[in-house]
Amino acid sequence: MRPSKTPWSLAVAVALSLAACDGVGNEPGASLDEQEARSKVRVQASATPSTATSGEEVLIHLTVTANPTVTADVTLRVLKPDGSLDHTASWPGQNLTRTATQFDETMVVAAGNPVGTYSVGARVQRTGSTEVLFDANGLATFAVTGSCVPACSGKVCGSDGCGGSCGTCGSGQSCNASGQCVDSSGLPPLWNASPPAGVSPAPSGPVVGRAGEFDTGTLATNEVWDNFNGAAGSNPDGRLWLEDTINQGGTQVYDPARSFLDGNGNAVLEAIQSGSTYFSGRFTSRTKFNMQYGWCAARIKFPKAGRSWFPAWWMLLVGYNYNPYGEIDLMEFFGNTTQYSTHLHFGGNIPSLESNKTVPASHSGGDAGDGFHTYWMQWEPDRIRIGVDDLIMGDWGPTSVSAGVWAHMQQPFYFIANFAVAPPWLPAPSPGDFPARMVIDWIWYKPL
Ligand SMILES: [Ca+2]
Repeated sequence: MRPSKTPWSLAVAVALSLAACDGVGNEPGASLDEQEARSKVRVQASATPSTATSGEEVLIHLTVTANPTVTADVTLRVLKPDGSLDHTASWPGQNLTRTATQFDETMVVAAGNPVGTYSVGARVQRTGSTEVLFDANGLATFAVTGSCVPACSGKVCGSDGCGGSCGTCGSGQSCNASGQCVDSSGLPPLWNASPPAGVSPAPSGPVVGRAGEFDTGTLATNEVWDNFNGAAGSNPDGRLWLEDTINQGGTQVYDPARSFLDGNGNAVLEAIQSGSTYFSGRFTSRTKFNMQYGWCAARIKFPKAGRSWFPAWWMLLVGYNYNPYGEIDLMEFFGNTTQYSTHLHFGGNIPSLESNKTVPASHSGGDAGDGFHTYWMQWEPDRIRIGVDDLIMGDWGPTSVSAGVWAHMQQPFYFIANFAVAPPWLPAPSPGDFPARMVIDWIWYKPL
């Protein structure tokens, strides 16, 4: 949660340029001044090509003018033939003038999308205000024709890109991100397992940490899990989880009301905006239970899109005020759920170990925000393997770092699940990005 560098340059397909003419068109019977007095903001759109099939790219182009000049958040939306939302993009805090400002967004028609006519809409809202200056659909259209063509060339297993499968693997094998069956021995034995059903026993074991320190608690020597099967609206099991409002990354305010069970077997961390304040949720096992070595896993659907989202599933050592610093980020997303990011931080000037990987197409179509995935760690005294489903993010040990440094990872740690919002190194969120949810199906710790 404290990346040593910005790991992801904003690879947003946005082109901002100034056109040579103002974009205000003529309306019969009305003077230019009258038109401008009526319509402070104008938006024109185009979609290229005019027809596409699934898997193809469509370039959406917006031209926005404003008179008088205004600072506004521009949001693009693409609607499916039935009117449901298919795609969005937003550009907050834009300085809009009579000179046309151009916005480009490239979208890929998803596999399985229905055929028919798609509509491009836009919304322009004064930044920091609820005043909507423009909001309309049908600014441009394009047609999706034909049905999805399964893509199994060179693959023997995994997704065909159209909701089907290219095949399944035999016993002892798993399907990798390239659609090949591989020996599962490189993966920990529990990588595709689920925790026990039913309610976990309370954590038991010795107390670790200095008496009176804020993170002193039980070192669980028993198996601990949570399927989050409680009543809707209640906080997660207080025997295991602390509604923790410490802010480590982001500019949100953590509120226990934004950390709750949905009644369908999930814990939800929800980000909302109220006035100029962002509220979100976070819970941890701090003071409830700590762990050292074993199987750690959580099945999570991270919040999609939102260029300002900084959600994470991670761990901190007990006693970081007085012990050598240790932090294990099983998974973090930096405003983009198409890239997995995993870190081990050792503190001070010690270089971190990190792994950044593009979310493979076999993982919910290449966007981790589109599905649940199991984020896991097999933690042994001299080896840490971290992965997502069948993808190994890192396999590290004492030789991965300078002599003596690995000891930072040989201490009791505790879990943190949080949905941080709007760190200063990411673009500010748009009001339309809220609410957004990080959804956790289960969390599981099984000691060695
Ligand atoms: Ca569950």
